[in-house]
Amino acid sequence: MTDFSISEDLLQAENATRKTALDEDYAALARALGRRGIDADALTRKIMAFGVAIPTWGVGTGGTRFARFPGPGEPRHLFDKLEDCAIIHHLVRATPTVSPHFPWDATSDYAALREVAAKHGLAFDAVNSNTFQDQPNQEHSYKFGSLSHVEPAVRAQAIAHNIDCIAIGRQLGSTALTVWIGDGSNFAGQSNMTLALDRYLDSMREIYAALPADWRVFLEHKLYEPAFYSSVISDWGTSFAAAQELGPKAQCLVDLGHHAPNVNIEQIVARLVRFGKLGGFHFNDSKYGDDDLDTGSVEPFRLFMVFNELIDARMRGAEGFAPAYMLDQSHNVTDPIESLMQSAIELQRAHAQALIVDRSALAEAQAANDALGAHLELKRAYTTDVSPILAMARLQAGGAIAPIETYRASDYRKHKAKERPPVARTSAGIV
Ligand SMILES: [Mn+2]
Repeated sequence: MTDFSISEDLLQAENATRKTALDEDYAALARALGRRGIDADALTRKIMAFGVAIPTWGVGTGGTRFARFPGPGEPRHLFDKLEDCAIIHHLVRATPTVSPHFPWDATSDYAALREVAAKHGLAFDAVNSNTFQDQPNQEHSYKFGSLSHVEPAVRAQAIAHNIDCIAIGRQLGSTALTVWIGDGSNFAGQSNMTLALDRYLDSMREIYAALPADWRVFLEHKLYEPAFYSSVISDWGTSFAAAQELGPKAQCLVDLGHHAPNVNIEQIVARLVRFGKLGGFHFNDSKYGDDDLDTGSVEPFRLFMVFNELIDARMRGAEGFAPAYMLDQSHNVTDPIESLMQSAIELQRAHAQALIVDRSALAEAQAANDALGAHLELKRAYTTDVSPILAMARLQAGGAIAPIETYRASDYRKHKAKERPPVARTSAGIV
């Protein structure tokens, strides 16, 4: 049986029903932007060049500590996951890379895996290690930590796993390793917070030494969970200081859900840019904590403000500025493919809105202490509906004008439900 895929005929037919309306909307927007001195076609080309990585675990249904409710036709293994990632990229044309996680994505032949991905038009982005849960047949447990564990043997095992991840990543064509640890403490006094960080740094130095010349390592901080009293890498300040001690290949990764409520994340981004330490992002959204909700679904203005800093940095030519973009969400009540498509679109939207900020008018208002005037420059960009630009970018890149509608019309999930009988458990995580 040949695996079902969304045909070019269906894509063309779906696009044909929407092309006239898109042309009209695009022309109207292009005229409006033109009056502001913005070239819509140039903006469309910039959006076409934007890409965000999909985490392999994102195409499976996530879950909470209480339960997981699997959906039909879930990917059973890495090859199914790649198939789903390919569908997302096929329709949205903004997700050309996949970020794998080990050992969840372990396989015996990584060269073959890379070839399969390439056949789907996909490449591999940053490799994610996992020392926050125990694996079958693992010698030492991570119950009380990994890279910062009090026992040298546990640390050695965690270091070796990260070095293994680098070796796998090299075979896959990756050039970055993302390290997030669950290390910390649940009780006051349980851990010496200074020595725990020292042990982490010693371990990271060994991992750092194993990085190939063209690789980077991203340190992902997180305020709390699974440790609820203290986390070893709890915030951007600790992450920055650690990255600084490790060296130029070490940078900080900002997961939007890994901060205290109401923290000014765009300012954190600005600070990391300033010090050449912004490695990348895990995009998601949240209402309360590390909710891992869909990007742009709760606070789209904050997402826009993050991109406002990124565009500002790029236009200034900030030194060492080359962030890696990745989605990191848990899809509990939606079809993960639809959520990931919509999230990629929301990133493009924030990107486009940040690109149309009149930066010289903004700078003038700031220099004149015109607080409201400066704010209105941002609001003018943020309230512009750039949807026709995003749709045109997808169309010109060979994708769908309306990705989710096209996906639904294809009955992809129904076909996969037949091809992929339910299994006991597929890996999905909330990191
Ligand atoms: Mn993350």
